[in-house]
Amino acid sequence: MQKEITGLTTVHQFILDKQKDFPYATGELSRLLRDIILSARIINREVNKAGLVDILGDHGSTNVQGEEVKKLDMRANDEFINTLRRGHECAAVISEEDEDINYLNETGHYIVAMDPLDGSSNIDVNVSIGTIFSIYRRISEVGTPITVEDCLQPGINQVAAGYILYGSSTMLVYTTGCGVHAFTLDLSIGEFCLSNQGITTPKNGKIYSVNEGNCNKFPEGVKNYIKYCQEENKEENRPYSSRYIGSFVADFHRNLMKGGIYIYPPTAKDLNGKLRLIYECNPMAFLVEQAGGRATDGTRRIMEIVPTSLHQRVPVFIGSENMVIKAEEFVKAEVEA
Ligand code: P6P
Repeated sequence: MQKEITGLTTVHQFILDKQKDFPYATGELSRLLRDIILSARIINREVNKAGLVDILGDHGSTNVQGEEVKKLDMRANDEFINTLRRGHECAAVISEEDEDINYLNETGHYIVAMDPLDGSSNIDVNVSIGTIFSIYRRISEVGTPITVEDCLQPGINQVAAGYILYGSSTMLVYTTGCGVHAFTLDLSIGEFCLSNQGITTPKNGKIYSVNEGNCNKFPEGVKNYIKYCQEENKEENRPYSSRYIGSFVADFHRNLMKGGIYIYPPTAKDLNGKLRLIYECNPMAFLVEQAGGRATDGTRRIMEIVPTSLHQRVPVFIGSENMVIKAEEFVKAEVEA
């Protein structure tokens, strides 16, 4: 149950208070979160002035996904990696913007996987965008070289995950496995301040988020679920509303707070959908499960999928538990047909 907030609590005060709950915590994770939050504040400043100082428009290069890279994407990527390198807590960074692992500090205890600026196609038109991050403890011994096994861990091994939403306000939402908490950036003091403690997502919702322009390429089960969402059924609050921003962080956050389902299904063109397992689906799956929601690829729990490559794509059905279960029933019916 969401707790009432009295008085101003900064994210740093909150993290230190929560650290007391972990008797063996030595502060490393708190310092790692501090580094991510510092970068987010810097990126927020860049995002907010993007239209003013010629950092809009294509960077001219393309990332490993073959997508045009916007200048802000690269700046965000560099900002996070440089700050994490200086912070010494992070051993390596997996980023959407880099094909290979960024090796930082062999003495670091943690691996960070991130999409530095998700939804980049929205940057130039002032639509909300976001940073997604996921944190693992390394498996290999501290002080030794980072291994690929350190970087290909299943989502159930995450020790923390979160996102920063650069929207009408800038919000940090994160979990360390003890609930989901949200902080709003108060520019007058330059601090992220606690705005929602112990977020729970509704078991049912009235919003479905999917790019219906691709509908003809969807599997039959997904097409049938979309038709189900559009049918008239007053007892079940249908038809649902279709809301799709084209920015995963923004669509996810709205559904987390109001209830809803986001789907990026397999298509004829992309059999594994579009979103990346390690730095998009796993962190959001950790968050949604901590808030009482559900995240699968239509059949398997997202966080139990063992990655086979850094930029692996998976189909994703994520959000209100009962909505995801219903969508899975349609997917299953097609398989059994
Ligand atoms: P499409 C942005 O590029 C992104 O990774 C997500 O943020 C967003 O939900 C999705 O892709 C949009 O993809 O194919 O619907 O434009």
